[in-house]
Amino acid sequence: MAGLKTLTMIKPGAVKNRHIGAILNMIEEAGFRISAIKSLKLSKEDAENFYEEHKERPFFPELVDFMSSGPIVAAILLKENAVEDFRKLIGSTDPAEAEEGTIRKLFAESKAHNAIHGSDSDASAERECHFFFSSKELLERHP
Ligand code: RTP
Ligand code: MG
Repeated sequence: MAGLKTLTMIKPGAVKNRHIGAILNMIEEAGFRISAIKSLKLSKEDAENFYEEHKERPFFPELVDFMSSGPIVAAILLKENAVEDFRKLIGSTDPAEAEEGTIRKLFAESKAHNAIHGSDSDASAERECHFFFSSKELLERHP
């Protein structure tokens, strides 16, 4: 059975451009519950650890620099089939290929500065929720 939760980050560009409110609104309108949420700035080391699966990729240094360049918003989102449904809501990695109406189509500046992150599997969601939130914060709360 597909998992109930996913982890998102509103990336530094979208925070800087004051799109937090609009993005969270789209997330709630799409049926996700925000179970935990915080704003913080990642260090370079944090960003390296978060994206360690990409460390051999040519874009890794740029990714780490960007993700540690300013504050982000991290949140745990709850919904049936959360990972897949959220990846649909955010759209393709490259906004040029993202469908109309998706968060990346609306708010991404480029493939590198693409507004938002979504976990790519239930296992990644589990790891990424623990990356940002303590066990108390991880208790699944339905308002
Ligand atoms: P994310 O993990 O941030 O949700 O993005 P994603 O799954 O759609 O894409 P992924 O392959 O995991 O790549 C992570 C982030 O690295 C940047 N990237 N840049 N310049 C490039 O060719 C390139 N490829 C990937 C993107 O910001 C992507 O979101
Ligand atoms: Mg990814």
